[in-house]
Amino acid sequence: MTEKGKIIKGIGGFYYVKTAERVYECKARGVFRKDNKKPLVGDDCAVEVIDGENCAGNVVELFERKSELIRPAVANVDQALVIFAVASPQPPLNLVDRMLIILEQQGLPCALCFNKSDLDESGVGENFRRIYESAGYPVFVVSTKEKTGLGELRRFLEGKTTTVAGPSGVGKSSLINLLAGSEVMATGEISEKIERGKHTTRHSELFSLWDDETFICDTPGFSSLELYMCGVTKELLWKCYPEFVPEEPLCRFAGCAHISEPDCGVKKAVSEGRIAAARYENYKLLYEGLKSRKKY
Ligand SMILES: Nc1nc2c(ncn2[C@@H]2O[C@H](COP(=O)(O)OP(=O)(O)OP(=O)(O)O)[C@@H](O)[C@H]2O)c(=O)[nH]1
Ligand SMILES: [Mg+2]
Ligand SMILES: [Zn+2]
Repeated sequence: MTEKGKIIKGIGGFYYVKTAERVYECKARGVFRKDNKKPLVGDDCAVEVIDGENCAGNVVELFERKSELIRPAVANVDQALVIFAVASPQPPLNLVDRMLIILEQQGLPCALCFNKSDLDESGVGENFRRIYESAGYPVFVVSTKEKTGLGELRRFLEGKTTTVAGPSGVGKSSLINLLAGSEVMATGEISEKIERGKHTTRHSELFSLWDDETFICDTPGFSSLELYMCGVTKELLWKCYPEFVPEEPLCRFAGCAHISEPDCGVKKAVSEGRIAAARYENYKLLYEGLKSRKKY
């Protein structure tokens, strides 16, 4: 007997598949393994039931994916919510941009959430909002601790399957617990000395929120992100900046890298304030990094 379901998490070689009635603990046994296809959280699949009483089964077929993300590794999400904290840990904007670039490269709509606004004494959250809204991204400045700023975020999530992405310790699991209304994920203190998360979340897991149409996927925090490993080349880089795209037709040279060429539309937009200087400065750093393929 087989049943249809959705993979909600994968741990230690087991996949947990939610069907209409229950959750099966499964091994991957299907022919898809021959094609080197690995089941992902979010995959729709067929489960062969081995032991109904103990909810044991095998994943025997993976259905076609409507989207596939490498980082974080999830299937069938509609959009991504990139989460950083305004402080503790400080958000390196270069890492924010790298995360956004990778999502653009993978063609996934995304928004940015800056959490821990209760720790924001100098108003940096509003500064981040200005930079990223002008780049075209929805930005939510929230405090999970004080439950503020959540209304707009809820509207963004409603009716969609969203994956979160962000460094360790920024409050991804805390925010999901708050949205879910119960402690569905464990959370962990950040290390005070180095102001870094301790990688509390080790696996991705999909939860339904509020209704049958809204899902959110918690993911492990990342500490590094290499653009070239996700297929971003220096030639493709500017296309992953949505605010550069409308300016590029004004560049004099075809194939303009927007670095040292004269009559560059992108550089003109930076000087006129339509493109945030912080975004352009990071673009130059990332471009040089890709050019020499050194660590940046
Ligand atoms: N001050 C403050 N602390 C928060 C807020 N949200 C979360 N935290 C704290 O931040 C720490 C890390 O939270 P987690 O939810 O475990 O972070 P995470 O992003 O899931 O981290 P990983 O699972 O390691 O990737 C915990 O001590 C939380 O209590 C907030 O809005 N304000
Ligand atoms: Mg977590
Ligand atoms: Zn140019």
